[in-house]
Amino acid sequence: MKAVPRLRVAIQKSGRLNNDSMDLLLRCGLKIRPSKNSLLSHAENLPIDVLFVRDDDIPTLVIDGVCDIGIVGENVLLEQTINKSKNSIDTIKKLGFSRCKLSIAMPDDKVFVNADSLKGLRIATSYPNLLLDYLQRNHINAEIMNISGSVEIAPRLDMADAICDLVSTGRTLEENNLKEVDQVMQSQAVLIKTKHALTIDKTAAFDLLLGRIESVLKALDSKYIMFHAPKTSIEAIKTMLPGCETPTVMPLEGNNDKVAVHVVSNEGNFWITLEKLKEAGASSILVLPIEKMLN
Ligand code: PRT
Ligand code: ZN
Repeated sequence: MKAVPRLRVAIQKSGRLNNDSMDLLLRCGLKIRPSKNSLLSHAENLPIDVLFVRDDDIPTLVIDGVCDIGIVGENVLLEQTINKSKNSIDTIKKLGFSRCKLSIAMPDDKVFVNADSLKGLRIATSYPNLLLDYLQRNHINAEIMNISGSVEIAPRLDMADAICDLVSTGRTLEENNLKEVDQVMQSQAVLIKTKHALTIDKTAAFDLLLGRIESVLKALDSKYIMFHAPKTSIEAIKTMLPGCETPTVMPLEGNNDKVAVHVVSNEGNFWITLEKLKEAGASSILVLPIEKMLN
């Protein structure tokens, strides 16, 4: 295959992964204008092209080196690579969006004690390889019925006794009188990279993009917190901010008892942190999003 000079990224054309994948690339500073009719967009400001495709095609495009990197759900990636050599693709980074579970579900009125309860049943799924792996891990003999969509209606139509499908809120299961009984895997979007060697130019573009992705993800996980606090509480407050760098402490004009504190927090659970800060005497607490973070 003829090498292309620009780094080529595969993302989903439309669907649950598309918005967040585009958003990530735009936050990384790529100037791309996706056009409705074109599969390929050129970034105006970086040597990077974006190919818009069905998510199921992304692993193969990256494995074959048609695209250098891609963004895809771990569920699709693993379904397609579980039987391939571990060397077929590099998973570079979990991206934190499109989180879901691949789960086994059964009609509400059926009894499930443990995986043994699935013995001899017929299970409908679009993930036959992952389901087979789950059944083998649990030493269960069951029939796998491979269907490509609307898996959740299979038990109602008496086509199957159980299903193995993606679940996020659980609403689809509920609407179909199904209950989640076991989890096959958890999934989120990941950045994947081809095993084909990249040219020096492409490697530079990849390193640049990866650095930016890391800084965007870090910023999304962090908040800038500003508050006033009694001088006497500062030491106690520092212990409440374990995920933070040393806070900036500044005097407050005309107030000798209190100081202003600014800190970057990446603790994740901001509400609990804020409640603890308030208990320790902090006031005028402001929490601001951080757009970019470079260390
Ligand atoms: O057209 P293309 O092939 O590109 O898209 P697609 O229709 O195959 O996939 P799409 O856009 O539906 O999903 C893309 C990816 O999003 C999946 O591969 C997962 O990695 C991720 N994702 C996250 C989900 C869900 N959450 C999800 N809830 N994919 C599908 N679902 C479906 C699920 O199959 C079920 O029908 O949503 C329903 C359950 O949702 P809840 O909220 O009712 O539990
Ligand atoms: Zn798909």
